[in-house]
Amino acid sequence: MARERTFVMVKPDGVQRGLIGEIVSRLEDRGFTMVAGKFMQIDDELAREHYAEHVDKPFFDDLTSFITAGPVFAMVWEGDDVTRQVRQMMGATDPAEAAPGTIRGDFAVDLGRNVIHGSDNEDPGANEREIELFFDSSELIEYERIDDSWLYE
Ligand code: DAT
Ligand code: MG
Repeated sequence: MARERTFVMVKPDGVQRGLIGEIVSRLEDRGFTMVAGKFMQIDDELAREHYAEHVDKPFFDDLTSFITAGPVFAMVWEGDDVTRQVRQMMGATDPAEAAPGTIRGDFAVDLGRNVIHGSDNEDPGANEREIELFFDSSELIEYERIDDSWLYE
């Protein structure tokens, strides 16, 4: 399994509902390494670029309004297979379909307020593209967790 990085973001609803700590905790507890984190306000231009794949969807304007409606907590997480495993921890896009135990299944009820974003593991290169969009390379910190040798065989 290859070491990789993925982009994760607590959306404005998650920030307002006090879920930053809970979400960071879950990823830390699993054993992943946070290599960047930034509390920030997304502007309209960044929102449109981040969600460019959805530009033709009927929900695009609602989506960009929502993601710019308040601050977000943007992060980069590292680990073996991290992109796919974070998607599993997030749960289905629609919280109504998300399994209990997942972040969306435990903390959200509505498709348009689903608390967390993670790079799409079905879309090759999405993780690198999103990391570059939100972070300067100097903001990514290279280090190892002290428990790495006990997390990986
Ligand atoms: P995900 O966030 O699980 O990667 P996505 O990339 O398909 O899902 O969509 C991005 C966001 O857009 C999603 O988190 C919530 C919103 N969204 C997706 N499908 C929608 C729909 N049919 N109606 C309203 N909002 C939708
Ligand atoms: Mg997506």
